[in-house]
Amino acid sequence: MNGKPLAVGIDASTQGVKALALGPDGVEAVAAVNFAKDLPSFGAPEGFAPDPDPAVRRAPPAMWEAGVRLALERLGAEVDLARAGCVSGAAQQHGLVLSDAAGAPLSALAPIWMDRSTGAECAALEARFGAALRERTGSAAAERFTGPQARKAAREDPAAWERAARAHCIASWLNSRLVEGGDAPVDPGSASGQNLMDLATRAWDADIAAFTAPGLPAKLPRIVPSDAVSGALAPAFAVGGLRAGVPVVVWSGDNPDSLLGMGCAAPGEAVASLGTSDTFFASMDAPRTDPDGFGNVFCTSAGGYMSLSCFTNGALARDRVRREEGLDWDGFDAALAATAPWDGRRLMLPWFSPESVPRVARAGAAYSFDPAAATPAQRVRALVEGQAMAMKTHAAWIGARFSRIGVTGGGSKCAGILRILADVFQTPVERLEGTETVALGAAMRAWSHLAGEPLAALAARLCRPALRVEPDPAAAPVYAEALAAYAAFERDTLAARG
Ligand code: XUL
Repeated sequence: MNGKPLAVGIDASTQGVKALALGPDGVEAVAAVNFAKDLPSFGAPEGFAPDPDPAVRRAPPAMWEAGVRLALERLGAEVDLARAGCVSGAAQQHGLVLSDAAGAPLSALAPIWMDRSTGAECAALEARFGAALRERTGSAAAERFTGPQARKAAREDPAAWERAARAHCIASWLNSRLVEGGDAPVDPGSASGQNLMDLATRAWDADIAAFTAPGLPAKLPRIVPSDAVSGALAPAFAVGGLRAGVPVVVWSGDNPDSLLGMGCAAPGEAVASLGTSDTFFASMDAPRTDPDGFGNVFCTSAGGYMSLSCFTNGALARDRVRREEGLDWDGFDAALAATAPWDGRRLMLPWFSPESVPRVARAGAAYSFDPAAATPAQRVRALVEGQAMAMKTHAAWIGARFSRIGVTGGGSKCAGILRILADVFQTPVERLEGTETVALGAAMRAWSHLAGEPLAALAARLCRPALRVEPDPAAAPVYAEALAAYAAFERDTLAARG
């Protein structure tokens, strides 16, 4: 038997769960569970239960728990989990799970980050605190955040609210299930996604919490640093060979742990995650906040701060333009290769559906040219450049000259997208070897606790780029002019939409 120690990292995401085993020589095994395929009986194949109200997105907490257990069982079939000396995890951020003092959930469904049903609560928080909410907690009132969700829960069912001993985000709830006693703390990475924590002090903001919902301050879990032990593994999770009692390092959020698992947690490093939506997140040395209120600021799980901006139209827009132009993905990439930087000085705002950054309620793509008269290649380039320029424009408040950008998600497979990002940002862009960056980030924190290896040293040896694209200096003046034109076009279009 291989007697080398192992650390286990869990990624409890929207559509499934991954578990990863990290040994002294690197990643030894990864196991995955998909809710649609593996746990259909919960009736939430896409990660949320059907609801007549499209703004409501709720999922069964029992499904997340079953997913974690099954992922650990599957991991145990790949590797001897009796070797594991520490466990940690990351969950989809935000949401709200009300539980009793031992962590048992009080209802069968809990709102997740996709929920958009707390507009009235957000308006009340903004009316009461104004810009101070953003300046203190890092984010303007956000519908998916735990605070507004708690305010809604207290209003809709005051008796159930009264009964709740804990108001958890999803990470601290799952963490609670995993440990003996069922009452885990929360890390600053997760606590900063709630509109409730003071970023500067990393403590709950008593004023904001008290206004948000009656009795909320007493229902919030304790905040501990992201390297703290949250408890001992409960016997119910001693599955797949894992030993009950091993330390569980506090859970964090998927985005903070992804920054870690991408090896981009040092200030000046950024990640562009080109998934369904595109997210751009960057490590920061101090808690600056977005004066426009579009971006969020979270604590990282490595002890620093990070920005996060979500571009809702990301892959949806790329897929739509690709289909409309009759291209496959190779054709999409070839279109970018066949055209030059800011070819024809075309600008496009791909707001096919409502956008978060910048905030656009009235959807509709905008063009500085006639799209019907443009070639497929010209339209594809205008789209990808528009997306890259939106990222750069709305990253200005972060105040850093980026040293490198790690790129992940489906879009990172497209060489032309990487080239445009490198040239627009004038920053080297790297695609990583591994894909399970969230589970890896959680496993890195567990390993660091187990073996005492600092996170930065771990990142240097584990997070190697598979591809690096250097910026072309010849493109710098072209994109400097394009960015100025983009900013004016975006401003004028927003003003015209009112
Ligand atoms: C970030 C956000 C999502 C979730 C789900 O603010 O809402 O990225 O963390 O992954």
